Amino acid sequence: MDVVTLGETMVLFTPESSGLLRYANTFSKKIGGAESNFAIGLSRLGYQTGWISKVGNDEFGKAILSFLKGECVDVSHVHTDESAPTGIYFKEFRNSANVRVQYYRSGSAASKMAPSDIDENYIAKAKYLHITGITPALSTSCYQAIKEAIRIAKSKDLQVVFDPNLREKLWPSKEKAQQVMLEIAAEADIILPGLSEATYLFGEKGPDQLAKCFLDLGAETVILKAGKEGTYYYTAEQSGFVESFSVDQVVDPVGAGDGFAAGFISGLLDELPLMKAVKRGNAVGAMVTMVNGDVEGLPEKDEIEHFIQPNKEDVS
Ligand code: KDG
Repeated sequence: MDVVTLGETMVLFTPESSGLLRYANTFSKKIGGAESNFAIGLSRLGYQTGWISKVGNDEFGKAILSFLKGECVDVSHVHTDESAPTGIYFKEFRNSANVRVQYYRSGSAASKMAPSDIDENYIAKAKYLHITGITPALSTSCYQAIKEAIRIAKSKDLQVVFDPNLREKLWPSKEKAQQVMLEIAAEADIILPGLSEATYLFGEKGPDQLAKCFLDLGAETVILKAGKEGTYYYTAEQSGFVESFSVDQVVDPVGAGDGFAAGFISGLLDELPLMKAVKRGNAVGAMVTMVNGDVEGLPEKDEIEHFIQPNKEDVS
């Protein structure tokens, strides 16, 4: 297996109209969750991925499992919780630049994940462990599950990839979010924050200073995503900036960061130079924004090559 990830996936209801959610009458049902978005992204690019989670013993849990199976993500370590429901969330399209989300996930099946759900032998099969800052915000037992997964990954020489994915709605306070995120960042090998997330953790500073804060915590590679501007990358030896691809119209930005992570890690799995891996991440992230849904825009490998033409050879 190339990558294992763990986190919550929800059924997502998307209104067919834009404007305030209170006026929406018809919705389409989709699936979304940062970690499974990432796993699907890599799977679609041809890599072996596994997703650890919990779903409810309900129709939505079954829908999520069959969706992930259909995307060729291994779900053999997804457990079913008999007493808690699968989480759901709604999107609200105020306009294409402003998509709000409304969660119904408190006490969900996934929030019951605990260290006992993490199988050492399963994680040991992968090269990368991917985690986000969403999971430790779900519950104390989820936080402990993340810590256990990191412990195992480190003992088995996996690279730990941490995407902060700050979701302020899930944290009791800014201080708690900062404390837990920094604790996890200090254990990660590769960190993928947005510039605004890095600023949330370390205060107003330039990209170089923000990256240095993460490198000083022990990260080997720091990727700072600056949205439609581009992406900065840093290691102890090198740094650079790769411009974003321009997109005619952003339809739905949710999931772009997960797409970036999938494209970027696929580049590392292919042993591309860092700059080219970042470029592939930028391409996947941009493609996600062009389609409604968290995962529907994730490309297959030949589509990325077409997307970045005329520099086709740069990402292959
Ligand atoms: O990154 C996209 C996620 O935000 C979305 O899929 C839902 O996992 C989700 C969350 O917690 O917001």
